[in-house]
Amino acid sequence: MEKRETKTVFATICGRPNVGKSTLLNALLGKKVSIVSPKAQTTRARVTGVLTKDGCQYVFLDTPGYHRAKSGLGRAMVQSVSEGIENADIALFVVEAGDMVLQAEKNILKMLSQNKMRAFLIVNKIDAASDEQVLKTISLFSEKYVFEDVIPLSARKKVGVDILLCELEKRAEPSFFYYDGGFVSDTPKANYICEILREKMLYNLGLEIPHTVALTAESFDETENLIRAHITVYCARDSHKGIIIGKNGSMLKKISSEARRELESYFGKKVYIDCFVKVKNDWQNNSGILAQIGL
Ligand SMILES: Nc1nc2c(ncn2[C@@H]2O[C@H](COP(=O)(O)OP(=O)(O)OP(=O)(O)O)[C@@H](O)[C@H]2O)c(=O)[nH]1
Ligand SMILES: [Mg+2]
Repeated sequence: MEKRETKTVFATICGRPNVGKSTLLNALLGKKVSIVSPKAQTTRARVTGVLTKDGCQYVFLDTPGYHRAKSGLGRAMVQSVSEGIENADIALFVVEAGDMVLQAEKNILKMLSQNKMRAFLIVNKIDAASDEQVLKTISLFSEKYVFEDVIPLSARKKVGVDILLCELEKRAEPSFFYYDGGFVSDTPKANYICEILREKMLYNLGLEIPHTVALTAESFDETENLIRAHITVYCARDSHKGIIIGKNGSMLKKISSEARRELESYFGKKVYIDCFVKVKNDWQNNSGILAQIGL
């Protein structure tokens, strides 16, 4: 049988916070590798997701939402956006239908033009917008950059996602595969557990607290039927610690059991999570903790 040539394309997903970058990555892969929430700055460190299909390997990089950085954490997040863009073949610049070109968008466009990046404009959330809004957004952004393609889609409803894959495949270059065929994400299992726990915190706790926590795995053991992880939750203040733990431990129990349910179905085995909450002032500027969370 004739051996078919393989090809690959590296695409970095970038945009302001909350436009649906991580939802798009998960939709492209058909698997949840990056956490999603209605709160801004959900993604903190880059997540690589790989899809291998019909002789083509797509390597996607989900990046944190571009924002004005105020701490070591924020600066590391923004830095990881620019590194992600520099290392890609194509940038997928995600905006929301109805968006205008504001400061965050201008800064990303600047990064694109500085690197002379080939880029697609992805107009997400078309399920929640009118055709006029979609067209207006396309026309506003198309004035600012020469995009190779413009793709309106709904990451949540998985509408238009296959068109994006098809357009990316056309840009893939002949190459060996960088990852094994079944490889989906480079996030270590222990970090994935921390991320799913953080996602449940984003849903269960108010606006401020989830942004001031960092989770690290102190231990991780896996057997054929069981995963056991010991997680430290760093938070900024004593008062936050009380809220995270909740009355008689009720909040931490709720967060852990929501995470456990999802993780058991993801890993296909029992998961035990042991969480310990610690106050650590100013962890956002602690390079050791930032390194542990992938920044
Ligand atoms: N209506 C609608 N909502 C969407 C769509 N895609 C994503 N969302 C929602 O938008 C919110 C943000 O989604 P995320 O994927 O976390 O956004 P993000 O761009 O990765 O955010 P950061 O990581 O904070 O930069 C979530 O509530 C998603 O469910 C879509 O196609 N339509
Ligand atoms: Mg995200």
